Amino acid sequence: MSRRLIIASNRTAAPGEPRAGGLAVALSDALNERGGGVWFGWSGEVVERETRGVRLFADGAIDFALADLTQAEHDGFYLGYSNRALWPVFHYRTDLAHFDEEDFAAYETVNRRFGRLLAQLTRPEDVVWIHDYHFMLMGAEMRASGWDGLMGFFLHIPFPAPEVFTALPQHQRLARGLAAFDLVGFQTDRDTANFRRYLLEHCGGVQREDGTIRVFDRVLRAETFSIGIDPEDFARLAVSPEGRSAAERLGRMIENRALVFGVDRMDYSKGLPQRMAAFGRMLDESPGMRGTVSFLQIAPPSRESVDAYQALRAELDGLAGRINADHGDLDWVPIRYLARGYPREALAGLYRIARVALVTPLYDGMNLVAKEFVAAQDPEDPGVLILSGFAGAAEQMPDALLVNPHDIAGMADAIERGLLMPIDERKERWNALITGVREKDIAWWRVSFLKALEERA
Ligand code: GDG
Repeated sequence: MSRRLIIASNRTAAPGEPRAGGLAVALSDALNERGGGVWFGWSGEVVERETRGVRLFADGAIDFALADLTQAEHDGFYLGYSNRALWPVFHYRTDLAHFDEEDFAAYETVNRRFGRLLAQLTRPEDVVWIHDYHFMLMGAEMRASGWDGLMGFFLHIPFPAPEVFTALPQHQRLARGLAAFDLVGFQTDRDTANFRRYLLEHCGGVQREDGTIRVFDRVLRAETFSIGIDPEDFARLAVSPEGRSAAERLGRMIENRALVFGVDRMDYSKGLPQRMAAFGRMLDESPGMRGTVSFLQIAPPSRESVDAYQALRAELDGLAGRINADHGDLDWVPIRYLARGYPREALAGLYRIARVALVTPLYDGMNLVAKEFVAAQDPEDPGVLILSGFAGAAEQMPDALLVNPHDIAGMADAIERGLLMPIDERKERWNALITGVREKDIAWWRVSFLKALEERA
């Protein structure tokens, strides 16, 4: 009989949630495979006055436990500390970070309130798995409530070098929070090494022979578990009627031109302006390419009430307009930039007809788009993945065309090289990439994390 699994993440896959991405599917599977469990998170509701309890309801074998946020909590915990301090610092953008003590107080309050609520729902033999940067203090709050069971944490975004992490005035509080877990998982060896070095150099941590670290009177394991996707599912979506129909609609617009494709949440970590500039530069430098290629960037807006995101939107609007005005012609629009989301099936169909995918974040925990693009390709005519060396995925995907997203000239060359790459080389690279994507898929990620966590028991 396996232990009951309790998952906590800021957003859940509760019925009615707008996006059912790979992560939601993976965590639902983890719960279903165990014959059920609890999924705790924010309801998505913002209320005027504090509500103390959780809303409990079952969906199949999963018991959802959802808590609301007050307006002040939403502003301070979610928009404030999570997305104006942790997100920028963890993506090496200390220039965009707001270090506001009141925001941190709200972050603590929500982690405490949610930690206590979750502690009330757990039984001693349960295993708890908490996700991502919103909830770094929740484990410590659960321990403070007297809960002593198995507990793991997975960070979906990068863990920065200690020299950058320590810019956060509350870095030590956060690290103490993480030390409450038995296992802390990271996307890449780069992140794991940063975290371990921070504990050893800044917190008096001591590495033990078995690789665990003794720190803050606890013994902690910190290891890498790179997140994956379900590649078979994505390949199926790519040839589904919805996938084919999206591809046909776009195909009619771009006629027989080669497609360069990108899809990213509109976030400053994704390197969107640099990517557009590189496409423009390629057109500047290679007149022969003009009129033969179209770049489609899908960029659904996110976190629109955070200033840095509004500035990005304005920058992208200007850049796309300028490049199109400079290079476009009566019958050719070089860049199609769409600030809205599309169904997963449509994305999969578009990945499949793209000759080149531009996945060039300035910094990224993993980047699932890179893996989805590879999974959606036609093995007989695969497209080329251009991937930032600063995406976590680069650690596992050396057969992509790896680029430095700050090097506009280098990216422009890579786009041209991708567009001209002979079929044999495209196949060879794709075969190596898809093997890796299949080997470390989403099931591998959750099974290996939970196995490592339960080894302690
Ligand atoms: C965080 C970390 C890490 C995008 N546009 C649409 C849409 N998407 C889907 C993609 C993909 C997902 O959203 C984005 O995942 P990423 O991994 O690229 O990036 P983040 O959202 O920043 O995710 C990241 C991830 O967590 C998992 O651990 O890899 O590093 O930052 O699945 O396809 N989906 C739909 N319509 C869109 O318009 N349906």
